[in-house]
Amino acid sequence: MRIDILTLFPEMFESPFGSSIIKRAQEKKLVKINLVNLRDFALDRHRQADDYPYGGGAGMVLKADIVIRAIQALRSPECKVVYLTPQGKVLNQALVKKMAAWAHLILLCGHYEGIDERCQTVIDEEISIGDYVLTGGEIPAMVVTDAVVRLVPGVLGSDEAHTEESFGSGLLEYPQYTRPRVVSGLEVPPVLVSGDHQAVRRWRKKMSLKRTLLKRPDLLLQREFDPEERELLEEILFSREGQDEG
Ligand code: 4HQ
Repeated sequence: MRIDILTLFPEMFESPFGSSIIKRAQEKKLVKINLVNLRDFALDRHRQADDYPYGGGAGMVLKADIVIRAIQALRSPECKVVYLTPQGKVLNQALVKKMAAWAHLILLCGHYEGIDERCQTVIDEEISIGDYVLTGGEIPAMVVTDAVVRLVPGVLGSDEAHTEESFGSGLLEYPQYTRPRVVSGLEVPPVLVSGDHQAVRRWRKKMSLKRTLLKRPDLLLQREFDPEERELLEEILFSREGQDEG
C-alpha cells in the first residue's frame, strides 16, 4: 500500500511514523508512506502555498492551483484522495477497513482556515476524526494512517492479528493483568491462572461484552450476537453472583 501525505508541515510526521509498528511496516516494505511538502509545488520565488482569503477575514487558505498540481503529479489509476476536515464522515473501524483495501491513498492536510473550495474537484472523500476543532489536518492524517496501516496484511504479528480477528469485531477489550499476582492486596482473577484455556477465552469474551454493555451500549446496538454471546449476555444480565469472576 502507498500513502502520500500532502502537508505544509511534513516534519510533524517524523516522530510518530519513526517508531514502533508503523516504522516496522515501512521497513518491511508493507507500506510506503510518502511525505510531500505542498511548497514543492509552488512556482513562485517565495514558494507560497497559502494565501489570504478573498472577502477578507482571519487565517490563510491553501491555494487550489498548488493542491491540484500536487495531486495530479501523485495520482495513480487506483488512488483515492481524502481531505481531513470536521465536515467529513466521522472515522470508525468500518471506514478504516474500507480504506485499508485501497492500494493508493492520498491524504490532504489543510492548515489554519482550510483549502480553496476549488480543490474539491480533485477530492474523492472527506473524513473527520471527531467533532472538535484542531489547528490542522496533520494529526487526523496520522490517526488515519495509523489505523489503516495496522490492518495491512503482515503488519501485525500473528498473535496481534488473531486478537484483531476475535475481538476487533465491535467490542471493547477485556481486562488484562500481569505480574505480580497480588498488588496492594488486589488479586488476579483466578480463572486467568487456572490453565483452563477454554475457560479463559469464555471469561474474556464475557468481560468484553460486559464492559461494552456498561461503557458503550451504543456499540452493542450496531452488532449481532452468536449463540455463545447471547448466553454470556444472559449470564451478565440475569445471574446474581460473582459477575467479575465470570
Ligand atoms: N481540522 N477531523 C481545520 C480538524 C479535523 C478534524 C482539519 C481543523 C482541517 C483546516 N480534521 N483544518 N476534527 O479539526 O479532521
